[in-house]
Amino acid sequence: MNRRNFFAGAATAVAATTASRVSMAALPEPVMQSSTATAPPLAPPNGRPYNPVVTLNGWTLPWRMNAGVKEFHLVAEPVVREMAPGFKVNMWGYNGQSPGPTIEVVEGDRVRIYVTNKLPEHTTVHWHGQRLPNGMDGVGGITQPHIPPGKTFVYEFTARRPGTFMYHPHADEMVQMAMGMMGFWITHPKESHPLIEPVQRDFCFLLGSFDVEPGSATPKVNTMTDFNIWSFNSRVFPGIDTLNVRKGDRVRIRVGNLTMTNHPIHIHGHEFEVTGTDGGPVPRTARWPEVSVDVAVGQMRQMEFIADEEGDWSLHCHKAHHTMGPMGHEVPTMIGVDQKGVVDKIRKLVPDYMVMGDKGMADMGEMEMPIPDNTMPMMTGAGPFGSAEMGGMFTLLKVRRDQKPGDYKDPGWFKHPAGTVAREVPGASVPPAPRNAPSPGNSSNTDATVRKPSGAHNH
Ligand SMILES: [Cu+2]
Repeated sequence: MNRRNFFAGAATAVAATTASRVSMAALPEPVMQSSTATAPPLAPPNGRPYNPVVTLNGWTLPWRMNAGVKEFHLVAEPVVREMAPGFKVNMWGYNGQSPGPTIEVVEGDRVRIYVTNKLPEHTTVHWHGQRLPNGMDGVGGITQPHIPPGKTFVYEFTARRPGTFMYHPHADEMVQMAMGMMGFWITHPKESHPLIEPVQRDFCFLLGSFDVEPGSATPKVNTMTDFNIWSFNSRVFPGIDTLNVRKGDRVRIRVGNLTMTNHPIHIHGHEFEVTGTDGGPVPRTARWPEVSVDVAVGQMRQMEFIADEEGDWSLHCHKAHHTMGPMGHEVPTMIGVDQKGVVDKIRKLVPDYMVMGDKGMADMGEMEMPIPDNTMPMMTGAGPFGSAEMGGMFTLLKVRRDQKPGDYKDPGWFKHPAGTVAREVPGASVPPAPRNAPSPGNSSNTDATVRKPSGAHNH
């Protein structure tokens, strides 16, 4: 602690003790979350009724009703988020987790949100997409003073527009979002709405990106584009819960993107329509069938479909490197390269050197490679037929005939009806392609091309 921080801390402590008796008593007790499991939908205990959402590996923030106003208490603070079993990352978040809890209200609700800053630097909260008084927009320096460490600010406005929104800091934004500060906000319609269908399952999650060096636990906050961890709600496959639905359910999936790149979100086995954006419900004449939708930076897309095909259907970002864990980007492509001759020479320099990638990278999913402590495996997650060779932004939509209404429990692996699984054709073996494919049109005496390890490059 340097001198400046010490005095700032001392001043905060004094302010907190003098203010506590008057104002802290008036604040709703902040509700904290220690679990990374998907919390059951929070049925509204008061106020107008609505059909609550399910936040993937997340939760909804309870509120206090005070003279007709819904009062929430967000605490911005350092948290440790387990991104996958055994892989913990030091993040910044809200109320014990990253992302922060989902806030659910009803169109027309008067909402008051207390924000306590327990971070070591100032912050604000911007309510992305909302109609509100300009001074409640949460842009530090522009619409309000920043919230200093140790202080509590209050935001208050009426949730005017039904829809799906996000919240995030508008203060030291690149650092605070790279550390995981973000959350969802759902404003449910107050009555039946011509463009908002009732659904049986309503899921939401935020796309995230982090740059955590293998073996370390704190994201590098100055990374602009070259992130190495891609997450749904700050979890990575196989640590992401599955979306479990009953056959015939109308399903809504709300996906928000506060990363620094776009993510084409793809669902197998079904076509969906985009029924809403953070701008509101999409007119019916502007909906069309899709199996992937690009969710650009700072966007939310709401996908809807009838889950009428039983099975375990993949749901993932279609950028293939976003469904992998951290890997060295400078690894040269080795497909077709016979490394046998050089391995002994390399092992004199690097005793643990392994030949990999000469037949593709699928080996990576099968082998349990030694990795540094607290490092996410690169491609992992076993299925009933072997390794899924996936990581990052990947999960499953599990559609079951016998899933009970309202039951979000994982039903286990799909039991495929006899004769419906791709299978080997007996007696049709062919030899695999040689490692060194002959180059067409050249003499057999081709010079070897030497690929030198490249330096860091940007994406
Ligand atoms: Cu992606």
